[in-house]
Amino acid sequence: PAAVGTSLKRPTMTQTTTLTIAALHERVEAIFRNAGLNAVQAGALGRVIVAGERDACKSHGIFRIEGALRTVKAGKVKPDAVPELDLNEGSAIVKVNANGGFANPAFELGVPALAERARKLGIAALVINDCTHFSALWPEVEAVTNEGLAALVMCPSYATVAPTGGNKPLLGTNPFAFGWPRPDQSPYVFDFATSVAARGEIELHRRAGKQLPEGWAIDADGNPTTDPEAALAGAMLPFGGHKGSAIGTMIELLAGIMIGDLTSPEVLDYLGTTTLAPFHGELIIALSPEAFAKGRPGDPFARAEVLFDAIVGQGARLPSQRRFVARKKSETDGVTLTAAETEQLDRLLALGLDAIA
Ligand code: NDP
Ligand code: PYC
Repeated sequence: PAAVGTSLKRPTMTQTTTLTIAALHERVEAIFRNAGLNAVQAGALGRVIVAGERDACKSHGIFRIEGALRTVKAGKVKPDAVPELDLNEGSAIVKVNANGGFANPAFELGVPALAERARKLGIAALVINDCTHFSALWPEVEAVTNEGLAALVMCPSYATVAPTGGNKPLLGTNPFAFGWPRPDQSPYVFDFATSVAARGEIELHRRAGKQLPEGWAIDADGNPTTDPEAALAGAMLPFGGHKGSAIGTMIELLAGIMIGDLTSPEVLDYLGTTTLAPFHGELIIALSPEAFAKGRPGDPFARAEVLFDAIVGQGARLPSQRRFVARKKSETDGVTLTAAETEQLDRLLALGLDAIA
């Protein structure tokens, strides 16, 4: 690999390039700025995309830049949007209107008020409306656990998943994430699509010419398929059968209908395609373990550690441990990109929205 740093030598097809996290962020942010995004949008998108790459979450790393730019070019997200905070004084519900921009800057704007409200009331929610959302949820969960609070985060997507017993896309891949703060170490965090896999994974299989594992998808006629093209044209399946189907439905209710925003079928109607990033809302709930445990025996954080130790003691791993290991490595060694990835970043930087077909 090339040396860690900010300067890039053009790699040959087999070479890789290694960048510091800061250098990669600078590059991704510059791509968005050149494509016409304002500083608040470009900065937040850079942070979440680089976090994905840093933590070896390829399905929500630099691969997502093109989709975000395609959505800008299609006029379905406002590159100059400035999110607005509604403090809703006295209420447990803080709201941010993304004003047609991406969800990430709206989240960054709302999280200090969310944390303050949850510490005061024991529980609080941040509702984000009118946002385009394409990212993983764990960066948001971690922003809340960094405040010493537990977090639940969810949002719809667009109709790509058939409910169990059905055969047509209806629910979204609806991600669901949870975090628990741990003193002096990385939080307990899980974050997953409520479909068997994220749609990004299917797209990555298609691009790599790889078949899907069995049980991920059905084709347009409702038959099981391992062909990514047929899966993209058909429907994905919920994880855990009827259980994932019900959790996906709950997310449509809480993070779509309850917050007065679009459900996954409505998002697909609005966009008319799954090639653009979806436009909907998001729900973030912050909980204070101390407030809930008050007056009951035991310290909730110490008791949680006993549970985590017992899990790990059986040889199981905690969710996110793979990510935290990858993060540590990226922090010391930098982030390594393939030649194709570097060329794609160069192209997007040079051409801006003209790079998007
Ligand atoms: P994965 O199945 O890759 O991972 C799900 C979670 O399970 C992760 O927290 C992972 O931790 C953990 N995990 C995996 N294997 C194990 C194991 N053996 N033991 C313990 N924990 C384990 O996630 P998905 O493919 O379902 O989703 C990927 C991402 O896609 C998510 O970040 C999600 O937010 C995002 N997404 C976003 C959507 C959107 O609309 N914005 C829609 C759908 C998905 P680890 O990472 O450490 O492996
Ligand atoms: O990977 O399923 C997915 C996804 C949909 C929207 C953003 N990510």
